[in-house]
Amino acid sequence: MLGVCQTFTWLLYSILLLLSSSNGEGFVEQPDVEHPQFEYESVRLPTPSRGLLYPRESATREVRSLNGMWRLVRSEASDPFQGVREKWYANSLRLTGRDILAMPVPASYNDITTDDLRDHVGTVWYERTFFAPRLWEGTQRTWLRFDSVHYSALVWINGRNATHHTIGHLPFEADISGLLNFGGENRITVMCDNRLGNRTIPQGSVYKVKTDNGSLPIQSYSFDFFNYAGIHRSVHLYTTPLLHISDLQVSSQLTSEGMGRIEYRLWIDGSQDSYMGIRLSNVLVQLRDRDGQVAAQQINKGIYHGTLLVPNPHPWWPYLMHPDPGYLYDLQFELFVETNEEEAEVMQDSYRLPVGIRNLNWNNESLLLNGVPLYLRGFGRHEDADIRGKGLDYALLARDFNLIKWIGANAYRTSHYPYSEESMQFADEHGIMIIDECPAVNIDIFEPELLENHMSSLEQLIHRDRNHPSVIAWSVANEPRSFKPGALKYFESLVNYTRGIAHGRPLTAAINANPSACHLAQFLDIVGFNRYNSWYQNTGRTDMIVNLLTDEAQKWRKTFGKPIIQFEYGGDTMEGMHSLPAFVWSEEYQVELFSHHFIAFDKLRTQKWFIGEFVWNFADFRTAQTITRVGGNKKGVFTRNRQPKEVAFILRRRYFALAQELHQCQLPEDLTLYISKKVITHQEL
Ligand code: BDP
Repeated sequence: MLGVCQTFTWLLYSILLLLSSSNGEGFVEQPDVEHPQFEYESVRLPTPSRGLLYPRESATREVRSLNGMWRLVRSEASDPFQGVREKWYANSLRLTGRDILAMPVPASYNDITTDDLRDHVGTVWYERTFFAPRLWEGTQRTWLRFDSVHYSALVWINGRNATHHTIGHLPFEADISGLLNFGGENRITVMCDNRLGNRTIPQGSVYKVKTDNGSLPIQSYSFDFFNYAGIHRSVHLYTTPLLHISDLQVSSQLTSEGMGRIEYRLWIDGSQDSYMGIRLSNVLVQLRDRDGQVAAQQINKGIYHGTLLVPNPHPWWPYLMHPDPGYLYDLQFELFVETNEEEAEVMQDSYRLPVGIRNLNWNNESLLLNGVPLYLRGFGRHEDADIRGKGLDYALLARDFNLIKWIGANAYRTSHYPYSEESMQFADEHGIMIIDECPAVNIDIFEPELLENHMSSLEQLIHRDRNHPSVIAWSVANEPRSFKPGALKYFESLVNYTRGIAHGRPLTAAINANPSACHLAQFLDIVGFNRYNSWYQNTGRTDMIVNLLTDEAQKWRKTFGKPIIQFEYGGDTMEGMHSLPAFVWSEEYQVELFSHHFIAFDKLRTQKWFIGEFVWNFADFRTAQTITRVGGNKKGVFTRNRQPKEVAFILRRRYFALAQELHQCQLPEDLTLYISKKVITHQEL
């Protein structure tokens, strides 16, 4: 009997393991070998993700938050699947007899407790209960949506398998109508695994060390930020009618006749049953301006796609490029059906999407928005904060955007993974341009399963963010080991695939290889490079920036003939550490290092193909424990709690000066303080 039980448990375990690693990566350690010979033709393309519209209330939809305090139980690091074998999902986690922790959602779990949960490797289990109203039964479909769980998740509702997902920072959802107890209490259980292997995006490796308390798994990774884990973003329940709009895709254009043009596609989801006695009649598409006035509309019998023409459109403009940046319209879709009984039309579903109208084009020299060449001034950033780790925090989000606007930046890169959907909406509204990066940071061992997962991360990212006017490029990787021979075929395949789904955006990457050795740049539309002049090389020598940097940018240009951006430069700076003359790690050194970069950027700007400068980093952030990081990476212009270092004031003057020179923006009154009647300029020194 025991034998049968064991076989059954292991069967279940294997199925879950298989399910949980459906994208190829998973919980098992992978051997550290490269497969240079693999057949790219045989690489499986990812199954396109479906649905995932951001949950919004409407006349036909309800949204309920499952954020709040959940319960958390941790598995032994040495036995991550104990919970699956013992079916912890079948009952309340209280019955496991293990310690139960109160765990906020959304948040990383790492910095919440006072013990070693911070460095836990393996699985943790989350649980909470909720009510499902009786009214939803049979008349609605109930969806469960996670905006991000890092790194992989298995989800049960009332002890039954609901869904699973791998790759952090990306949403996933499931129709859970069939699993719910309507009119009563329901239990949701999530197993979250934070382990990274050679085939996960990003890569890492788990190995065992002998400690004073026995052998333990350790997670190592080469990327330079803490591998925070947990339910990082919101969890929602939302309802849709049985037959409903499941997905939308829009693209916009300003025509040469001065009209706005919006093309849309619509997907409708419904089971056989939900079509019973119902025929789709038409879709009413209405575009409303900021004042709620209808700017264009259409009753579309074709339903699945259409075009709206908008007279006298308000284009979407970036911050400081126009007095009214971030203009968004409200695009409303109402799906009408005919019922046999009444022969009358009934509104079946309605969904609203904020949209911007703008043109995005590029060529071998420039990236143009609404016909104007862009010069991007901004940051690489992180989603990172004290205590919450990578957990979504509205206060932090609002503060960050206030700082971005205060400093006069117009863009940032979502280094090194997709940021929250709420931040993308904020960027749309404030006119901040986004280089949208997938989670492939520092990838190294190039092989087929990694490529499949990499493609999938881009597919999921593009699917999620394609309707945001703020997104001006997709970044396919940060600092991959693109000088390795295996990188050539790998990136050719990756970029070919991504180009097919890029939805009107150019492709870029942040590269740290040398131009002569890089196998990736040739496939991109915009070449971005990261270089730490006077920091990792020629430390202390701020007199060795201008020539090296201008030479390198020119080399990238000469080799690939594409627009060039510097995506990262900077130096670690301890807030409050001062030194005259400047010394590494002091605030003075950061100011001096930036100023020398500005000289190089201004030389390069005279050549049209140099299109952007991005500081590393917006704010200080937490990293793994290493001897080169004092409490984390300190290259922030702002501290981790979002206060300015000295360099912030200098950068602000530069960013506003650029905005005024290029787009005649108004300068803020407090940009400079009164010092004397005569202003001494750099040239006079
Ligand atoms: C770059 C990486 C970034 C690091 C930065 C640094 O892209 O993630 O944080 O270096 O060392 O190479 O500060």
